[in-house]
Amino acid sequence: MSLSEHAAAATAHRGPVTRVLVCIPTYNERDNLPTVVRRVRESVPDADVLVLDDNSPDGTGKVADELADDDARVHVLHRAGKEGLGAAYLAGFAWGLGRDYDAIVEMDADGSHQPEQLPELLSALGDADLVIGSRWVPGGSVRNWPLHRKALSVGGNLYTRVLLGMGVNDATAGFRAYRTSALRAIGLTDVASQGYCFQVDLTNRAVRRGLRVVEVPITFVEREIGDSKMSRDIMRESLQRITVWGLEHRARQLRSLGRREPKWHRL
Ligand SMILES: Nc1nc2c(ncn2[C@@H]2O[C@H](COP(=O)(O)OP(=O)(O)O)[C@@H](O)[C@H]2O)c(=O)[nH]1
Ligand SMILES: [Mg+2]
Repeated sequence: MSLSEHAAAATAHRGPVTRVLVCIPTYNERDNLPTVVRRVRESVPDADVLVLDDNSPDGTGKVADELADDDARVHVLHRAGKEGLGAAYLAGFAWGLGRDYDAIVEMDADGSHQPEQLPELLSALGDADLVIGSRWVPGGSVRNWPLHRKALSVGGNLYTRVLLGMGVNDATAGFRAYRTSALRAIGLTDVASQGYCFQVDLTNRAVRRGLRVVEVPITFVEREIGDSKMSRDIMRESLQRITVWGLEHRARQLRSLGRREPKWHRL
């Protein structure tokens, strides 16, 4: 099937999702992982969990194995080394797409994304292809962020929205649920972006394919344990790629305007 056929099939067959896989990427989250997995299991007891660990030096992979040993719904994908969030998610999506799930969730391991809000995201997915847990819609918020971090996220999202012409308020958000049909329609083989850019890339692809993207307000809580892996490189990558996609998008718009027959020809 082509991507547009997948998109047509995706939008034609929405409905409640029952088989759900929650993907949790980890890099040095030894002290956070058990709590977050417990909270996921309590909040959505029928969902499976897949930990995507990039061979964390702090032994997170071993902690994940112990959790999986104790609970048949918890799985672990061990990856050879740190390759970034995007690559880890792509591996998780491939694992899930091979296994008959209706929906795949992205969620951080550090407690920023509250598992208790998962039922709300999944219920919204009944009538959407992608549900984004959004900080920047009415009712959404961020706890414990300094002003500069808020400004960066709001500014980055504004830049993205204006350049890419998408009606999405929090395209960089990493707490989201995809119908598996939507992931098939989006086409993942040529996704190379990482970090925040990965989230923007997939949102943009979903919008361009005509998929239904819905934002549900969430409360994002900054981590208390461990360190953020956000780096200048990740920010630079986002800025560069989003600018290039934005310029390409605007160039396409100009070309299609130019192709339109001028009105006076029809007089
Ligand atoms: N597997 C994997 N997980 C990562 C990598 N980078 C970050 N993560 C995880 O992605 C999630 C979000 O990262 P975090 O550092 O909290 O980013 P922030 O919330 O933007 O500051 C956490 O669960 C991290 O452990 C990576 O290279 N590989
Ligand atoms: Mg974090």
